[in-house]
Amino acid sequence: MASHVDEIVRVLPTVEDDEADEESPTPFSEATLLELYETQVLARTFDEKAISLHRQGRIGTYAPLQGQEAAQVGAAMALREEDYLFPTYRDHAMYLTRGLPLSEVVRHLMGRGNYVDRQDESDLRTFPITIPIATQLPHAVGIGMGASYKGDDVVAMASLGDGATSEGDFHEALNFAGVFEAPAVFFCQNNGYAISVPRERQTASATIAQKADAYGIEGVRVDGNDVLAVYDVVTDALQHARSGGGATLIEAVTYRRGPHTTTDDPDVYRDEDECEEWTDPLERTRGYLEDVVGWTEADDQEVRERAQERVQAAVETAEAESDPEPETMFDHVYAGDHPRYPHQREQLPDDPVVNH
Ligand SMILES: Cc1ncc(C[n+]2csc(CCOP(=O)(O)OP(=O)(O)O)c2C)c(N)n1
Ligand SMILES: [Mg+2]
Repeated sequence: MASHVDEIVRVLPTVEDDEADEESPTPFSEATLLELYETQVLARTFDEKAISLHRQGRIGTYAPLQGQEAAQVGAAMALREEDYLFPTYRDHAMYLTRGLPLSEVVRHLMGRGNYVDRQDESDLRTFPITIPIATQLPHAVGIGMGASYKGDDVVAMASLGDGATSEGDFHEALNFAGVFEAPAVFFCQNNGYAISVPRERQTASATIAQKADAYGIEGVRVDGNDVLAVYDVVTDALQHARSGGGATLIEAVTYRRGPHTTTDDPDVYRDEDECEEWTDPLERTRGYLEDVVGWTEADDQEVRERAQERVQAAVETAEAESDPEPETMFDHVYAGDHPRYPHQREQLPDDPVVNH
């Protein structure tokens, strides 16, 4: 299969394209379409709430995902339960799509621990978020290689940003994936920026997808604001990996509508009108639902209210919990105890200030 890096895969009409083509019926069931839309609404609702919680000092720094809902939901929805996911700090919608309790995401943002403490480590399929850029990519390849040695029918998908493609770990991971034909998918959300650095200053490569060619793996560009196209492309890449075809680098072209994090001010480095050049992924999906399943404002209102209720309940659950014991910071760092732990434990003050 040759790399499709010169074209961009699209299924949904853009808002400007008017109506969906009624001659070509959607290959997606109504249930799938609704699930893909409702999960995006949940993600948007969660994102807005998280920004508000940060402003009130109830959670720490938060990386908003607005504009990237279709990319994250479409990609995570394509995974099977047994597949592995290695997300980044912006991939909250991937967690929600995988069915992780919303309250666990809030608990993490409150600094009260990580949902990993409540999972059976031997069966961990959704890894904790990674903040050091691109470090999760070699891990994903290692998991994929291990699975193929053991004959397990699973794929490891790592999420990354456009900026991550300039890191050494990215190149090492793709090289290993190519040489060892690892069942891995690298899902790159090209959201236009790495904090304040625009994509054109990040790499002189015409596309990110074409970087796949150098490692002998597949490369695909997809419209990242088109949830159906993303779902399709990721499903194909997973299938390709599952059938022994090796890894794929997917470039989902999208746009970060908000700031890098709640401590960033994008007005300093980008034109505020720039956002208008991009269609909102939720509007895209909603327009399609109106055309193909007769979606109404009342239907939409119901979905939005349900999302509000779920998010509110999650915040209440997370806030009702108590802070974890300071000693738990040593858990899950190494598989077992570390020789330095006894000394480090002694350094913990008797009455540590762990509350903010
Ligand atoms: C190894 C490393 N270097 C630098 C940083 C600081 N940093 C945090 S986010 C970021 C930008 C990453 O951009 P991109 O990969 O496009 O992801 P996005 O934030 O756009 O989702 C940088 C440089 C870091 N977290 N890790
Ligand atoms: Mg980026």
